[in-house]
Amino acid sequence: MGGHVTDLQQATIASGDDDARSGPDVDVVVVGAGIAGLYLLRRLRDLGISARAFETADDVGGTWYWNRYPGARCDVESIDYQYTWDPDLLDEWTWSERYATQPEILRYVEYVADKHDLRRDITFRTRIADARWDDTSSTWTIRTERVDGQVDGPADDGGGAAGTGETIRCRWYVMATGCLSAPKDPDIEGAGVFTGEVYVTGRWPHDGVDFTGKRVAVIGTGSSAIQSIPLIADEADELVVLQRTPNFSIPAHNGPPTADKVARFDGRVDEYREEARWSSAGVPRDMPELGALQVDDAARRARYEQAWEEGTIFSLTGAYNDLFLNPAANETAAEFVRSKIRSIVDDPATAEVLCPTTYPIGTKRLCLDTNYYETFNRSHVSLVDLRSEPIERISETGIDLASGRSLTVDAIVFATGFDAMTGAIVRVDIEGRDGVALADKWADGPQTYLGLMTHGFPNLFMVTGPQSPSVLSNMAVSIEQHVEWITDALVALRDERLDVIEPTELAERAWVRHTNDFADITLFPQANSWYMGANVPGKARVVLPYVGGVDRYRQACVDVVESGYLGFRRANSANGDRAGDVVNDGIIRPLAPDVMVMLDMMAELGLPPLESMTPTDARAFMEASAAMSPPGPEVADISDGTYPGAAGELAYRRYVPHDAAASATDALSPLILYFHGGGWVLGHATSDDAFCRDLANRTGAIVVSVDYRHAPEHRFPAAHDDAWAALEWAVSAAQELGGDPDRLAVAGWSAGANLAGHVCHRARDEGAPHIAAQLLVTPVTDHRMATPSYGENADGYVLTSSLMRWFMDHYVDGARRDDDRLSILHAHDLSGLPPAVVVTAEFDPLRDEGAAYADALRAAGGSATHLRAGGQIHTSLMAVGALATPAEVREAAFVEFGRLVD
Ligand code: NA7
Repeated sequence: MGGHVTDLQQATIASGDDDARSGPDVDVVVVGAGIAGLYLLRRLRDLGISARAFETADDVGGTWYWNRYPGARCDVESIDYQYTWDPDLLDEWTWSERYATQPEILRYVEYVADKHDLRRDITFRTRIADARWDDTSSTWTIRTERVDGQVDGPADDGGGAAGTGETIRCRWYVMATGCLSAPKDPDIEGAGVFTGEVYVTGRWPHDGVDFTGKRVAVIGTGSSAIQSIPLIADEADELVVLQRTPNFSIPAHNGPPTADKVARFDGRVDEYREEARWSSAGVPRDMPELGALQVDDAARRARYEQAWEEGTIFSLTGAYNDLFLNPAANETAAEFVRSKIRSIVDDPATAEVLCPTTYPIGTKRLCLDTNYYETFNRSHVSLVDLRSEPIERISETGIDLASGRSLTVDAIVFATGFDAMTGAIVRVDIEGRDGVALADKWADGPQTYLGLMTHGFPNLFMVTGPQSPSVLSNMAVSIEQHVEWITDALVALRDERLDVIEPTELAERAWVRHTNDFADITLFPQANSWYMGANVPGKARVVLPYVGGVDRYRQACVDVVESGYLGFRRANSANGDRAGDVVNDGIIRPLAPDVMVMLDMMAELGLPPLESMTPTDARAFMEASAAMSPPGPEVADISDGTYPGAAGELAYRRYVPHDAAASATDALSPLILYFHGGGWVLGHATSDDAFCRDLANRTGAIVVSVDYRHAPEHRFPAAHDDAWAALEWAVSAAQELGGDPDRLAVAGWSAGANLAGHVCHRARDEGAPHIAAQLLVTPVTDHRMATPSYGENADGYVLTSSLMRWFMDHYVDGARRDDDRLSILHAHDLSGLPPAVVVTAEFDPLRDEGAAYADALRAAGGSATHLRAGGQIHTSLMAVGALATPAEVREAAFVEFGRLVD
């Protein structure tokens, strides 16, 4: 294979590099000959890029080579779980069942390898001993080891003794090693001393196992166990299942594909496959529009029954749109499955042990079974609950339990799972730039850009790596997407006469954060699952797959390329000094994920822009939206009243924080006068209700939110005059309100923050009252509406620049906009103002004027803490209880403000 000069090498040779002239032995080394490795080989060959693959096993198949345990099947339907890159396969191959068995899938993979003559590029019975990046020649040096012994033994690395291998130099190195390929060490004392038969589901003997007449113990109740237990029970004399954590499983209803599925697929294969590529899990399906709690019990039950009958891993947890977000919604689905378990399993005590209660349904991969729960009704099958009766040790004859019971068995089956997603990658000794080991870099969790590459390890790619959708998707779809992205990237390098690619630190840091933030808005982190790395002792607990969906992820990958490989450094290896490097640093998904999801949902609704409405309609629309928002935290008391505005009575609402009631009744609390947002046109004293509740609770202050007159009925300076009237009233009525007039502060959001800022100016000018502090959340400070943030965030982030103009036009004439009262940034004097906490949001037209105001206050000798809400939009901080990611900056603002007020 090595030796022939490919187009890619030609590009580097033309650039005159000595190392390149001696050349790598091969363009690409691929590790793994499973579904991913095979497609990669085929595609590289088509592109004229030389490649060699190495595979520990003695044949192709990957997961389907190793997992030969009884009952092993794919949990994604065969219609979906197959290659699409060779369209003829559809005519050449007919699946015999809806969910194909392992032998059938393996035959399919072998068929493809034969048809495309792929084995000639694969060296079998060989594993990678180590891989080192050489920054001078920009090549990877790979050392391999021959696996001389059995490759079907239960050892964690594929088994077998190591023999001498070879050393290969390549330009690119691709780990197509699979997500569930490194079996977890059997972390049970005495695991080696048992003298009976020992089997590991992920390393099953090729000749099969006959359990007839035997006493068998199965340790584990994950998908592998759930698939194999009913079949082992068919043969064994006695079967004992040792369960640490029960799993949720639903019946596969295997057989021919459903009529629905066939109708959707037949005659429109290309559209179907395109739908799959742009679906959330890599399988086309109708997305739910409702939340589980938006329907009544009977409707919900009927929907779950239907999902139970459908028998796919997506149908139940995809029945409603909030099952991964809202614990109460999730509980309805979990309880439905528990009720099924109770109805299937005869013995109520056994049923209870089989019912999962410690994590939300779906946060561990849902299992598909055939007669799993029914198996526990068989008289020779028993269940041990390891939570109440843990394993003490494995002995020569069986398993000793801490209760004193000993289970004497002839065979033990370890169905104990895998060191998922990172295990197969970090178990190889991979050394990047400056001798950094990948295992060390990832010690606290994987750090990748798009789950495809990692900084410091140029030209190393991963197929379905951590922080890509991978195991949360139909792997067949995700594998093809990654193989295509990687090979397209190599072609783009070739076209641009480059040969090195590496993500930047910034892009990677942001992707890791995006991935974690996304997981944090879901229920996934609540489970001790292999998705979280929680099944392997000592492994960092961090979400491993990207939870945002195949569609969103694919779009991000497309956008990276269309933005000129955003977040990558690309180079020509001949340029030793890096002067010619093409660095396109940046962040691909800077918006916080929950904000992104919310904006996507709003876009789907196709709502008319507020500025296209009349103020009356816009107000009604805002009211209707507010009615759907979460209510905000409990406070000790809420009361409503009126105060004398500048031109008549206006409403206010008073919030008493939850700990004020607990403190001494005669003690006065700090008092915060709050001005709502809404561009002087929308909103009212209670429209920022959730925010005010949170503000009260977190500062311990009484919060009084006041109405003021609105435009266009009352134009400038009506709102400003009312704001001042509210301040004068608040001072005089402070004690009555339970507030300490000497600890009076003002706060506001948006146009309300403009009013809060204004009253601080006037109080200073008039010498009273004393204002202890001001909290300005995304304030309007500058009448010109011309900062860069106006341009950058003109559209798409709720507060658009045209909406801001609409507000301004309704409230104030052009000629009066530079008035000190409105344009507080340009006021004649910014000294002597109360200490300020200013919060700005990254994706907000008002960002720069808020930042400029904080700077100006400091320049005038004042104190201003400026908190930047990264990834947030103008309305984010108000969404208390609805958006998770702004909570951190909101809390920080409240803590600082509370400190200033108290
Ligand atoms: P899983 O889903 O990780 O299941 C492993 C099971 O083994 C699970 O029930 C574990 O309990 C149990 N386990 C692991 N270690 C122990 C020890 N030390 N003692 C007792 N029980 C233990 O792996 P699978 O192979 O079944 O499935 C993996 C994926 O393959 C599956 O999701 C499909 O996508 C295909 P725990 O939950 O950790 O308490």
